[in-house]
Amino acid sequence: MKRIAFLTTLALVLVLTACGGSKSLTVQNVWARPGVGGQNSAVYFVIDNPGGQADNLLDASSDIADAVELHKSEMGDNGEMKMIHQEKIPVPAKGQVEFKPGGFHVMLIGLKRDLNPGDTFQVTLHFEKAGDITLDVPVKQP
Ligand SMILES: [Cu+2]
Repeated sequence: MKRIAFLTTLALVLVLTACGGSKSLTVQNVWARPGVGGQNSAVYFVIDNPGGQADNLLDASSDIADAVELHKSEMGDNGEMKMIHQEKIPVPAKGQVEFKPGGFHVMLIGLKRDLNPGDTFQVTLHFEKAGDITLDVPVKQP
């Protein structure tokens, strides 16, 4: 009898977890490059999507900079690095997307103040299905 009660509880937990769909995305390993007021910086992190539903990162916002854009760094034909504005960044079901130097990043254009190591500020990510996720971003040396 005890075993059946346990299985029932387990099934209930699984159902509750499955219903928490909008919170299934997590964002970890968040950090930003140091920067000087008026210049640019970038934010990096890892999006983890353990759920069965694919999502898209549509935009990001922050009051730390004049403009915030989703970018991808790519090697150009002549070996130079170039940054390409991304309309959206797919987050596959049961997958991860890594934002890192040389790849995807959230570009902060026109910093409103200096970003020194140890500072923190907030960035909000806007997902198509999961909605808004606000991050506390620590500034670190790469
Ligand atoms: Cu960029």
